Amino acid sequence: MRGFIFDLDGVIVDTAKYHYLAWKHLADELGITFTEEDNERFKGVSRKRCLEILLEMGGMEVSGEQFNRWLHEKNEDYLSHISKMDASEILPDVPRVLDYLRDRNIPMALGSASKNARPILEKVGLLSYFNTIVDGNEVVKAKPDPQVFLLAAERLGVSPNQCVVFEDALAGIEAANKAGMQSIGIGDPDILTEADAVFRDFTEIDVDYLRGLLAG
Ligand code: B16
Ligand code: MG
Repeated sequence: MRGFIFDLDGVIVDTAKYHYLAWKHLADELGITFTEEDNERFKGVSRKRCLEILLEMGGMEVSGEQFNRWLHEKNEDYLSHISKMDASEILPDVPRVLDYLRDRNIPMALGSASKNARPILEKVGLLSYFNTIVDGNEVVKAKPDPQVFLLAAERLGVSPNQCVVFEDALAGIEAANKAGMQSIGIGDPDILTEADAVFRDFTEIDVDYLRGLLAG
């Protein structure tokens, strides 16, 4: 494997908790019940699609203008949470794995649905690890469409079948598989059933495993 692609939320940092707070705030304002369980359905899903789902949950239909106002409001709220982020929010052992790959000059990309990926990486001090950032600002077709990962591979100059993707969402695993890449799930093996391999988190990924990936 020659190229490594990382999802952001749920793989590098746990921003899902901040997305939850911001969606919950808006849902409360709209009188829609929204729980942490509901938030699970929003993981890896674009901001626009999340709001569509929220409004479907509340049985609401709104004009495009109002829709965009709420999207903006949710994002402003989310930004107020992520503005306080720092390196302490990087998920366990992520820096160890990134350092291992960087020391070997392995091209690395970020492949995320978020339009806020770049400022988040900057806040936690990981931006410089990535040769390219492909995020929700550039991708038209959301995961499970493979567009985000295919563009990342193209920018890395590595063919898709020589890329590994780390993902926490089922839609992301499907996208990696469709791209013809090796998919590694980070999370629950009972949920990420279509991944080529699943680890609870990066603490379970040891040097032997990384060596094997690079040799494969
Ligand atoms: P934003 P990922 C995704 O990030 C989140 O999992 C998802 O909950 C969120 O709605 C999406 O980013 C868009 O985020 O509102 O910041 O553009 O997992 O693809 O890194
Ligand atoms: Mg994710």
